[in-house]
Amino acid sequence: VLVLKTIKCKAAVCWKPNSPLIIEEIEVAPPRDHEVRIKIIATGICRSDEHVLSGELTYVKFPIILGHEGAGIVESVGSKVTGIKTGDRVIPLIVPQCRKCRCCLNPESNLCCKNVFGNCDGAMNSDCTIFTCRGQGVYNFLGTSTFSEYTVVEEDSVAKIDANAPLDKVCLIGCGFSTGYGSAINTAKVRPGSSCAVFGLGGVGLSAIIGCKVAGASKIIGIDINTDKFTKAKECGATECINPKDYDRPIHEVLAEKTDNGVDYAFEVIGNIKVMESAILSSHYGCGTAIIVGVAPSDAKISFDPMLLLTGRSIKGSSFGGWKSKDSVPKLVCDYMNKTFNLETLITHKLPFEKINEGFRLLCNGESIRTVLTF
Ligand code: CND
Ligand code: ZN
Ligand code: ZN
Repeated sequence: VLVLKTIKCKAAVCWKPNSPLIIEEIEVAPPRDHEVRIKIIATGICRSDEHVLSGELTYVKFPIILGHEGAGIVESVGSKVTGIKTGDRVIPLIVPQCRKCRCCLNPESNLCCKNVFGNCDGAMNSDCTIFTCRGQGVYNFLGTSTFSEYTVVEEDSVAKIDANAPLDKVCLIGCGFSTGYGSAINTAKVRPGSSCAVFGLGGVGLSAIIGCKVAGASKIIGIDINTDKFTKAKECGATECINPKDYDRPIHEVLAEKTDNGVDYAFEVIGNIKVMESAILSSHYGCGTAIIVGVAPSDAKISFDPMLLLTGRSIKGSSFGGWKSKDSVPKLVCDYMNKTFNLETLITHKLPFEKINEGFRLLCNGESIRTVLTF
């Protein structure tokens, strides 16, 4: 019997909110029966990591290793793992797919009852047995923790992908790209000829625009308070971009004028409850849908007139773009390899892993869309 050993490697440890990540030497436990240990090759930085850093998500425990948009190579597998072996190229999954639970068996759902995502009672990162730093257990994030040279994930939370896939690109399929693209394709099910508004033109919002375009929307309006984001948004398929700061009236009124009284689909891709309300108000009477993609702070509540629902508007939420993760991620990688969409547009910066704090700075000051860190 092969005995797997603990690995010592470097990771970016988040000891507490609102302080820089520290590159530390950590210990990574061997994979248990149904776990897989992965050497991470590349990882993107997503706004959800920053939401934790800024202390907005109060259910997250510290110290923690963040990162959830990675790709890597399997180093070793637990004794009961089937279908994944050492040397496989993989993407860790923020939404597991066990294929047995009530959600997995429901064709309309992409969540899994083994969820880590959105489980707000602490289970989101209840496991601090994988990583140890300075003699202390360090929590895992979204079951992935890709800001580490090595990480351990459940076999239900990892997808084997094409052996030729460039990991420093397809890492975006681990979160940002799939989340935005799928919110249009799967959650909204955008119809050809329809009108869309996308609030927030970061990596996830631009991916929603790509999805709207692929689905055949005829009008795609990008909305952001940072005008610098408009060029890329148009490259991705926005037919027009507007800045709410340029208007002295509510943005839903501006959109109503531009879209015959409201859009078919309004995506909130920021995590701001006021903008979520705007998205609902921007949806057309009788048929419009608001799709919530952004992650709001823990205690935030949205409020709106229920008459908006009564009069035929819908609100939907979208986690990981509605993709059944283990089934879909390998296909999304193939679609990328076959040039159905491009990920290069979204990658504005590449940095060595050690410069992770610089990557967060670029995200926070609005300079980057996606920074990809490589080890
Ligand atoms: P990023 O920060 O890159 O983009 C957000 C954009 O919104 C920026 O361009 C901002 O300028 C813009 N913005 C901020 N405030 C406003 C405002 N009031 N009005 C208009 N525009 C504004 O973030 P990202 O694209 O990486 O992520 C976007 C959200 O998606 C974020 O909340 C993240 O946590 C969430 C998310 C959700 C999921 C999921 O599965 N649902 C997965 N990953 C990330
Ligand atoms: Zn994310
Ligand atoms: Zn399941």
